[in-house]
Amino acid sequence: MNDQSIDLSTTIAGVPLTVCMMNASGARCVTQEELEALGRSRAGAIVTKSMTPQPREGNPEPRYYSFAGGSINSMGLPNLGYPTYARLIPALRRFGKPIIASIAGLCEQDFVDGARALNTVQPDLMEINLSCPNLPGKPQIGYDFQAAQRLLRKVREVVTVPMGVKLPPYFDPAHHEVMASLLAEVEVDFLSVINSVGNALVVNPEAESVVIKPKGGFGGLGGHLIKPVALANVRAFWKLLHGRVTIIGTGGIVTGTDVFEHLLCGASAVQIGTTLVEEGLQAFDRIETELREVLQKKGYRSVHDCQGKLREL
Ligand code: RRO
Repeated sequence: MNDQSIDLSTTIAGVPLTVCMMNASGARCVTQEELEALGRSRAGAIVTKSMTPQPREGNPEPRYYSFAGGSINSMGLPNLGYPTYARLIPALRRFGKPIIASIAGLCEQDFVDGARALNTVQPDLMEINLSCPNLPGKPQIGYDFQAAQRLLRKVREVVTVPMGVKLPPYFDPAHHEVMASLLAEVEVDFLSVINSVGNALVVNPEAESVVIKPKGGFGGLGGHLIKPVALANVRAFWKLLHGRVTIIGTGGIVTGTDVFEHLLCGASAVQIGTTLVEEGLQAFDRIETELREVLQKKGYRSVHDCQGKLREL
C-alpha cells in the first residue's frame, strides 16, 4: 500500500479537515504572521490564541520553560484582543482550511461578548476555553461545574457555528460524568481535551529556584509527560459522549504513534502544543509522515478505521 493512499482526513462537528492535525491554541498562533504561517503549513486547521476583549501582554517573563519531557508555562493570555482577530479571520480563509476561534475572558461577560463578536465573522468552529490555569486569582472555570454550565448556556445562545469546549484534565470518573452530562445538556458540538495540567511546579535544583516568574513558579504542564492524562480524558469523554460530540485530543503528542494512541482512544483529530513550540511548524510534516507509516504498518487505511478501537483486556 502506498503511504499517500492512507486517508488522514477527518471531520470536527461536521466540518471537514484534509489532515487530522492542527496547532493547540497558544502554540504559534498569537500574531497575524504566526496565523498565516499556520495557514501555509501542513496543519489541517488554524486555531487562534485564546482571545479577550482587550489586547493583553500577558504575565511577566520568564513565563515559558521547556525541559526533557515537557514544558511549563504561565503566559497569562497574551493576545491581540477579539476585535483584531475578528478582522484577521476573513483574510485567513484564503488558506482554504477551517479556522477555529478560541474564546477566553476574565469574567463570564467577556466570553459572551467575544463569542458574539466572533460569530459575526463566522469562523468554521468556535472553541470556548474554560481551562486557562494562569490568571492569578481566577480559578479555572472548568473545575466549577455550576459556573461552566451558566457560562456555556449563555455562550450557546449567541453562537451559530459548531461550538466546542477546551477542558482542563479531570482525575476522577465522577468529574467526567458531571461534565459530560452538562456538555450534552448545553449541546456542545466538540471537545478539546486537555489543556495543560494546571499549577504544576518545576524546580531547577542547580539554581535552587523556580523556572518561571508568575505565580511563584506555578504553571501549566504540557508535553510528552502529560500524554497518559490526556489519553485518559479523551477515552473517558469518548465513552460517555460517543457519537454525539467530536473529540479533539490534545496533550503529549511528539510522534505519529502519539497521534495514533489519541485516535485509538476516540479522538477524531489532535492538537499539538509543546512540540510545535519547540520544533517549529515542520513538526506537522514529520508527524504526518510518521502517522502514515504507523497506520500502514498496522493495516489501517484511514483515521476513521482506527478511531476508538482501543482494546480493553
Ligand atoms: O495563556 C496562557 O497562560 C495559557 C492559556 Br490561555 C491556556 O489555556 N493554557 C495554558 O497552558 N496557558
